[in-house]
Amino acid sequence: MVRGLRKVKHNEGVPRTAPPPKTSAQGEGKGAPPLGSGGPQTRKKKILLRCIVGASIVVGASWVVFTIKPTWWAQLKGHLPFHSAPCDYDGDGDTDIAVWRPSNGRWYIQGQSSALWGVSGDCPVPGDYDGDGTTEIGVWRPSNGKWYIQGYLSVPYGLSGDIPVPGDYDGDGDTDIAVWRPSNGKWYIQGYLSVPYGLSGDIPVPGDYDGDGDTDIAVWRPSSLTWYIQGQSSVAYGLSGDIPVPGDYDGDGDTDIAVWRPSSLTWYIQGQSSVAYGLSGDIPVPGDYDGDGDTDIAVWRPSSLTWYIQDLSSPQWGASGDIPLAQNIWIWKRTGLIP
Ligand SMILES: [Ca+2]
Ligand SMILES: [Ca+2]
Ligand SMILES: [Ca+2]
Ligand SMILES: [Ca+2]
Repeated sequence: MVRGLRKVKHNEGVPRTAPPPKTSAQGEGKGAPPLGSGGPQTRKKKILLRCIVGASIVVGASWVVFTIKPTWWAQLKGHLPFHSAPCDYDGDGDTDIAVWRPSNGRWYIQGQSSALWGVSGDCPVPGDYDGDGTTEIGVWRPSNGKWYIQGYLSVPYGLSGDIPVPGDYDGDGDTDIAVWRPSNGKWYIQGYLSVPYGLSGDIPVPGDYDGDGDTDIAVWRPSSLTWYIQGQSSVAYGLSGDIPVPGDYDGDGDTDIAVWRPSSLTWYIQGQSSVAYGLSGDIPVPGDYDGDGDTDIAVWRPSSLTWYIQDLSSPQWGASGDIPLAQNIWIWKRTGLIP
């Protein structure tokens, strides 16, 4: 559970105020536990629960319906770490197509009613902040540094020039509130001491590169075209003008280094074949849209308001001026990689 995240009775309406949290990005969270103190038990319990729910369908039936995904078994047996799909608002295991409309502050999630959450100027930061397996809608407001997560009281964390980098840094199964501060290169993860990692001009690229279940602090440095991942060797990958699009494209449980190159309209994924996908002006929106455990190459085309998901459907969703809600989209926007 995120510190300072308190449930509210009413899930609707515009964000409200809250008492100050125990630690803040302004203070340095002294006395906080070290990163990595969260254990894998929570994740395993959740997977077990999901399997039990799936298996309970057989009760009372004269035939067996087996709805447990193979990946869940692999996760239970420890062969794969548990990863829920990013931006999975209904919790069914796949990424949902969604846009946020700055002009009216509404979230439009395919298959659900629209929801008013946030105001123009906010950064949408969807994540599973309470660790229940579904993604909560939420925004971070640069003007006051507050996080507004739907269903919870607001949490002040960060300063106006920060870049929101929510992720599960302690690996306990819930998304942790976090910001990266370009001015001093420090990562502020709520409840933990700040971590200096990166330089001004870097692009934060958090991901689980070692596949151990927690989000790793990482930056891509456009000046040296190098990926720096905490605890791992640096990797030269990408060219000037690339947009870093890390994801688990091969579905083996770890985040793969990857870039989308607008100049050649090609996806380059380390250790895999390059894939030409997208047109000029497209916005990359990788995610696990079919819920099979690997990240799918995808782009949103503002000119036709169409989502193109490789080997899957091409639905129209969104309106002009909308922001497609892919993971990390706000990192790209705040660092000027996309308009
Ligand atoms: Ca966490
Ligand atoms: Ca990790
Ligand atoms: Ca991988
Ligand atoms: Ca997939």
